[in-house]
Amino acid sequence: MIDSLLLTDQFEWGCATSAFQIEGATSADGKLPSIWDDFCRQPGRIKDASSGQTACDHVRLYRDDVALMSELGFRHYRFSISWPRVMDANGRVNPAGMDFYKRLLDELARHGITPNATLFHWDLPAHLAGGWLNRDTAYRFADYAQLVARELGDRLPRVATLNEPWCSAFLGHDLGVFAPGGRNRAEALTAAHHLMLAHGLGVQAWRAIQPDISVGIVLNPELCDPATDSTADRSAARMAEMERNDCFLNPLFGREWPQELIDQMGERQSDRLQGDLTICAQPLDFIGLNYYTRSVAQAPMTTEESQRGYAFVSPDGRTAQLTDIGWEIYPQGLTRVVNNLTRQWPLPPIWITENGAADNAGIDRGLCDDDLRCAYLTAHLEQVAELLRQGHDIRGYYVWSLLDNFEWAHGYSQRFGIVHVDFDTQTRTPKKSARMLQSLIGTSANPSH
Ligand code: IFM
Repeated sequence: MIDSLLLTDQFEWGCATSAFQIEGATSADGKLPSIWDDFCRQPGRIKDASSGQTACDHVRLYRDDVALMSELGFRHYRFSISWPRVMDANGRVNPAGMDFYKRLLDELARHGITPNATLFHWDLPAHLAGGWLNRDTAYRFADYAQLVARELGDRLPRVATLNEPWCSAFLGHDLGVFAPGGRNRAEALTAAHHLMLAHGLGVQAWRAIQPDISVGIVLNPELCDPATDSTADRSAARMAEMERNDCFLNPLFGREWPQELIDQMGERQSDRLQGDLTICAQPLDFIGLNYYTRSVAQAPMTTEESQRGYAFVSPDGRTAQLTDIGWEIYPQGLTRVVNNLTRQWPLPPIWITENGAADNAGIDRGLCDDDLRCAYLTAHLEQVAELLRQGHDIRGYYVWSLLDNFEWAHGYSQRFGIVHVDFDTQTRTPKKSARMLQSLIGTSANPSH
């Protein structure tokens, strides 16, 4: 039973995807390679040795996908624009690539679905020398933001600059599991800095062309509990939250980067220039929060953990319920993390821009009974209702994801979609969770039912 607070006209129900994970057509129509195209080609990087080459073939099938969203009752769609598809190596528009998004926006408009675009969801153009380790990339991002603002801006009511910059910076440059696969903590901090600079420059560039359109950023803040009440475990948990939250939220609100983190990581001082903080701290119209799970930290034991200042305790399937990817199901963490953040930073209106579960249930006699996902979504929606009851300004909820898709280093081995995709035939089959959301959204469109 979903709380009536979620069933008002004002509350946005949406579904989310990202370009590299669904589009395919990675070299069609002048699209340039991204760092993820390169990364997928490196042996051992992707669990099933797959790539984004075809993914959900969305560039070809986008009309069907939009029709499906519409059938399921979604009136809001969050997607990302592929930078290397729409911009050539000289910084000019690639008309054939840009045309795809124009056609997508036409199709969404035809179905009365409001677009919610993200400019950067990890598929950085591979030709940008040094990637996020090079300060210049932040300025190239501003050029790209301006190009999108010119070409599509009047049709995009809401735009986020970056999706989950922690992942680009730390999974990509410290833990080495995301493109470009670096393993250097000081470089991860440099990348984080340049990403936040890109955000600020991107907001300025966007507003210079489209001053009236809502601009924000999407983060995946961490809720990290200490494994025990010991001082060592508590300070490990704090260190993890500092890396994942303070490192990104501080600059957004004009606060200095956590010195403890800079000291620990030994970032190059030359990367942080006077005035950068002012650029990063552009006023935000909204913030998107992605929530999946919590983590539990303990004091570091190995040398590598000591360099990080914390170690994560793997969730134990005997004491906690896990999704198929091994993440703990911890719905109350959503309420806790929003409360933690609002206590520490003056957040603007919030959208839950991603929430969902890996549930690899397959098709049986034409049906996909993803009961784990149904229970997961229901429990998390109850927490969204709780946040509304507590008075938080939560404006909408986007399920991750519309389609099963390319789950980064896991390839196609983890399914997050509410719609099953048969990757051999590209057949889409709405799962039980899709029908569950369809009926909820239907109720919200007709509250008297
Ligand atoms: O698939 C990803 C998405 O690209 C970003 N947020 C988390 C999802 C699940 O891992």
